[in-house]
Amino acid sequence: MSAQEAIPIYTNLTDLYASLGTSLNHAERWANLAEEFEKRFGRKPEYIVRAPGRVNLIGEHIDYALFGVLPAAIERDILIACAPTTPLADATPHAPGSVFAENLHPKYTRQEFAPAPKAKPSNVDDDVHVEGWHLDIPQQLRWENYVKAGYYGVLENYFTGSEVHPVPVDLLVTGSVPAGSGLSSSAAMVVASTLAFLAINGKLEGTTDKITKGELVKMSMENEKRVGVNSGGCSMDQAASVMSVPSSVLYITFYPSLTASPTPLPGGAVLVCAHSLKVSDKALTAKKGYNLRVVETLVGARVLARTLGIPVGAREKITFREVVGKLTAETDVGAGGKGMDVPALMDVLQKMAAAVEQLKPPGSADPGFGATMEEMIAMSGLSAEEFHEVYMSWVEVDATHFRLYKRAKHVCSEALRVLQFRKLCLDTAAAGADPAAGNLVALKELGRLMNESQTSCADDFECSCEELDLLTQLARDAGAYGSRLTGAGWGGCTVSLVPEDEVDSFIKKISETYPPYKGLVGDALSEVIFATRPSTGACVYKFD
Ligand code: NG1
Ligand code: MG
Repeated sequence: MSAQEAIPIYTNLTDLYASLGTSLNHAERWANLAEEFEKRFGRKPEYIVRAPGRVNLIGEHIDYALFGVLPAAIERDILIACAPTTPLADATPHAPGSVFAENLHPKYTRQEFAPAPKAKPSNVDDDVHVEGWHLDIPQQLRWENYVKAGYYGVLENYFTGSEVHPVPVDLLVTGSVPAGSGLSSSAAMVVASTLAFLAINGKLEGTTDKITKGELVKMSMENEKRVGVNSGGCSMDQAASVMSVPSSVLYITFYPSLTASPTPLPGGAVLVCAHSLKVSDKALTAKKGYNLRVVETLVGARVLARTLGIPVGAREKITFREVVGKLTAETDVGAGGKGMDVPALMDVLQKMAAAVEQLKPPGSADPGFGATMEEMIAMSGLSAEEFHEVYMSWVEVDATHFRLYKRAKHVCSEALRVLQFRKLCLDTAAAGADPAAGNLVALKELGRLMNESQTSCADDFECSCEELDLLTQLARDAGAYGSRLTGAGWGGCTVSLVPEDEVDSFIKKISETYPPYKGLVGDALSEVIFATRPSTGACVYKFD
């Protein structure tokens, strides 16, 4: 898989649907969206763009430590139908780049907005040339913000200092990725929006500035930051949405460079995503949750580096992955470098457990309890002032104790589990012979790694919650090979690896045993628990 590949553009529905798999009725959704578009805007769409949500199979809270992760695109996705806006009845043109955005979901109301031209330099006096465009994105959770976020990057990248103005556009959005559940509906929205504006403005098919998958990932990641609630800082979500291939999980590395390698999942199992129905709003819980973990993880890496005698610059926010690299005098770590190979990385990670023990706070009876701010600063070797500047000035946290040891234990063991999971998948695919029996052994092992990951998330990273613990246990009881929380945790979704011929009975059992699902049937139930196969990444359909 190359980040240099172009975004697939289909012009034939048979090929499009074949690429999407068969377990959802894609044809009906796409046809319905096109029809609705025509009803609302009085003309056929020119494009429909698609970006899927993603589920992380294993590798939680290690992307910002720069270790590889294993997500997969899911079949549920965001679709955006779009076309250039037709001028008003009296032929008055719309303001350049105007957007008329509707959503099939009635709770998201119609929105109209346009970018404002940035002041042109004083020496330019014609009214054609503008320096660039400004788009206001208010810091509130509003559905159209995700549309604007995608647009923002397109304006910045393609219409700054350009004499060509952005095209006014009608668009209609529909989504089947449950929002706020850890399945990255946000990344899917932003990838789809970015693609829609690229398509409408002729940036997907040109020969000179045609965008690659890698560039779309980067742009979408930058764009998602505009929405203001993103804190991951890595592109796992966007890479999975753009670069996934069917039946595979995507091994994504961030260090030394971003790579995405499809890894075939052994046949015979499907993924079941189940929402705990405990809502975890990252924007609200970040200070005691996500952001705090980012700080604990980064400081843990610095302290570990010090105990191992690895020099770290005062202002350097070294990550665990870099510490591991420095331990082995890793080479080829410049831009685009390949770094150490996987067996070497597995070998160092196996040896890390002993080193991590050194992060236990000195003299504390309970090693898990953590260090106070003063103790942590002392362990970091920085002055209080330096420490605050490097680790606390860019993020708000709320804690009296910082559990560096537990967090490091999770990060290093989880990074190893990802590599073990991937190796099992690759070895099973390579063995070939007797696939059924071989797959069963492998699936059980994969499930075991997922269960271990859940335990580590719950006990060491402390990002699970009662609901997630219960739901993953019920999933194992109902026959899953393995089950774990997915995404940031503290609520949101679980992912379970389930024998494919037992999916219906599995879902039925969970619906009967997980108390929050009581009384849910039909669409209400399939909204919260559904099976999916690893799906394909973002694509575009172009109408004749
Ligand atoms: P979710 O909760 O799925 O958005 C978040 C981060 C990921 C990763 C996971 C934990 C964002 C946008 N995403 O995922 O990058 O750190 O938590 O593994 O913050
Ligand atoms: Mg998100």
